[in-house]
Amino acid sequence: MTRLFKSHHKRKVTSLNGFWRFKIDPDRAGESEKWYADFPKDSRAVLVPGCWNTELGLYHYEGGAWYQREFETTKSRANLVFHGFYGLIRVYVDGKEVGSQYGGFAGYQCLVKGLAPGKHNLVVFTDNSHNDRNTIPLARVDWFHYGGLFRSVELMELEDAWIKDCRIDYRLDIAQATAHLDLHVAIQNFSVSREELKVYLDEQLLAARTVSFQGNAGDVHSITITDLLVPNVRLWEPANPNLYQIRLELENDDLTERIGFRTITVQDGKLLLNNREIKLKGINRHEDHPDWGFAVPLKLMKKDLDIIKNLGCNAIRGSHYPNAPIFLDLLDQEGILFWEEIPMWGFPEHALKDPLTLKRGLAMHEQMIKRDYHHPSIIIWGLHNEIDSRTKAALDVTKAFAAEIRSLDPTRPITYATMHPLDDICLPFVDIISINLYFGWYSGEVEQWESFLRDFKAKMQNEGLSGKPMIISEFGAGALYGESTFEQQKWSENYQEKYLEYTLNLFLNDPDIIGTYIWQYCDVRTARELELGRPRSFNNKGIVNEYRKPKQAYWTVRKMYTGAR
Ligand code: BDP
Repeated sequence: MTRLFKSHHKRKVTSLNGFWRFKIDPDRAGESEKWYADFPKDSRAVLVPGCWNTELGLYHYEGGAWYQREFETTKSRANLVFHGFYGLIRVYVDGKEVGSQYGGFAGYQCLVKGLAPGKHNLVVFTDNSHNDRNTIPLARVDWFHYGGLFRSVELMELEDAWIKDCRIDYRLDIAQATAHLDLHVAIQNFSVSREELKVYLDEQLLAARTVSFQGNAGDVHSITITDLLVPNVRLWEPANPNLYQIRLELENDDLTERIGFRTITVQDGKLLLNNREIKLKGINRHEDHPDWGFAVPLKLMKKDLDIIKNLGCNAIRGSHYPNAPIFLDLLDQEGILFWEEIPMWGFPEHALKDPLTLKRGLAMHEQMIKRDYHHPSIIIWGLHNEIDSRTKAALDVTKAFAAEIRSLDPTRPITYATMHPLDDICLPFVDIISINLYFGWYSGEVEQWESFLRDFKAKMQNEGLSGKPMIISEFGAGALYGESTFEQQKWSENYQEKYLEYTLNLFLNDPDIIGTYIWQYCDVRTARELELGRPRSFNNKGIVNEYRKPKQAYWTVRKMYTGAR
């Protein structure tokens, strides 16, 4: 299952989940030995979706690896869709490379042409190795680089004309409860001369257009349909997350998207959802579990959401990468507000200066926004996290990212999480200022938050940033599950509890702070580079442990979030 609704009724979609042959390639022999044509006999069977680091014997493996299976098609064209992988992917069909992409959290669609009806050999190479210059993320992160095909793989068989893409925009009049829809549809056509394109809102026909194709086989045609009126709109909001399905239909192909009608704006230091002020009571969440890595199953996603909602949260930050499409569907249905970002974490100056960093970052933002544009739950795009935002190199990257995101999506506010708030020179480019700091954990005493907030507000005033809302996007303390001390020492559950009680009390009562995201939801495995500073090789700042058992702080935060305005 990849989505919570059916994206295609006519298009033939086959799941390629299940057993694949698999072999790691630490010596990079696969290419020269042509594993893409002749898969090694000593390979093993693994289940897709899955991360190889959760297989026996591969706990630490980072590098290249190969997957193989067969698929069967009756059509000559197919889209192979890889919904999630880490790093690089290269796809081979019947011994020939058919496509590749860098960056897998927002998935990859690989169009294959010229297929004879029948069985085909599918081989995939993927590589989760990293460097300290221009991979996104870099080698040094505070989570684990789980490798593999960690979300579903699908085969979509394509007709002569198929809907390649669709973008739905709307203008919403909240007072009149009406919306006007604008649609941009991309149809790739191989041999038909005309098609009837129909647009449905839920079951109701909204528009029908005859499209005449001219040009060459394989051309992509853009069709724009504007100003489709939707009366009696039921808004999407956390308490009533109303959703609508928009179905596009051709003679032999179709595509369903799901949207919600809502506005999200920033005004005079406030965040407004449907023109009403909203405060974000949030938490940071990694898609991680010891038994699954990134390949978290739907049941666990639902449980995570139940635990998070029970905590009194209305918001989640998807730290630090695009999440599974099905998780975003769940958020849409449950009315939880989401901040999504690319995995650009902790980039120092030299890495920001590398031209490939910028190129990859821009491409990843585009992949993420194209995939996730229609989710009403997404209210904020995050540009990056804790880069060296005191530098000119960061300013150049931030400026380029901000311009790109605003042109791809002018409807959502943008932000990034800074760890250098007082010396940050990139803040003018974003709509919301988001701060990650750990006074009372890595340095100083927790009480320093108060003087920091005074100093930071003065900076905002001096630098003309006062109209921007402020979020505390990370704050937290490590606690080993079960550790309890009389003196409330670091690494104990009661230190964490005291820490979060103090900080939340401060932030929730500060009218200038529009949101708080606790670091973090659950304990997660960390990268090898950080293991020595992290007991158990885990980041232990979760308010539940990695098996989702609550620590003491959970109950205190719950009281504060559920009692808060
Ligand atoms: C910040 C990061 C987050 C870390 C956290 C921590 O954004 O990913 O894991 O601090 O130190 O640096 O626990």
